[in-house]
Amino acid sequence: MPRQYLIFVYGTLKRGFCRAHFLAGQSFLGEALTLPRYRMYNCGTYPGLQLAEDGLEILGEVWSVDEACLVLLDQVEEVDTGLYSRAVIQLARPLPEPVRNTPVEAYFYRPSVAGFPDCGEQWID
Ligand code: PCA
Repeated sequence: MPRQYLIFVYGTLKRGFCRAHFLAGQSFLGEALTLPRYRMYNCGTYPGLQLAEDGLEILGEVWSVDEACLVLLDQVEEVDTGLYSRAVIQLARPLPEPVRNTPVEAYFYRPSVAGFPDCGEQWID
């Protein structure tokens, strides 16, 4: 089986949102909460997640994706321009076997969020 990667999505990539189609054909593993180490900001039409001392448990979805999908997601989220970087995220509860020990990554927003509203725990726009 080709290598799979675990991604936590919290915004426009979630089911029912405008970029969900980029995950078509991949495997939805379930909803998940992060540890309370992050804040999510409304950056306009999409959210941005950042590390925070006074963080919240952010609600999102864990997906298992193949390498081609991961490359596509990096393009969509503009990793190359520095808009987001993909890095490990800490979830509140362990995932089921057999993926329990596989690191989960998310897209972290890199520019300043000064002036952007806090979205709370969940992106619903
Ligand atoms: N898309 C990615 C990062 C923020 C966004 O809107 C996601 O849904 O996780």
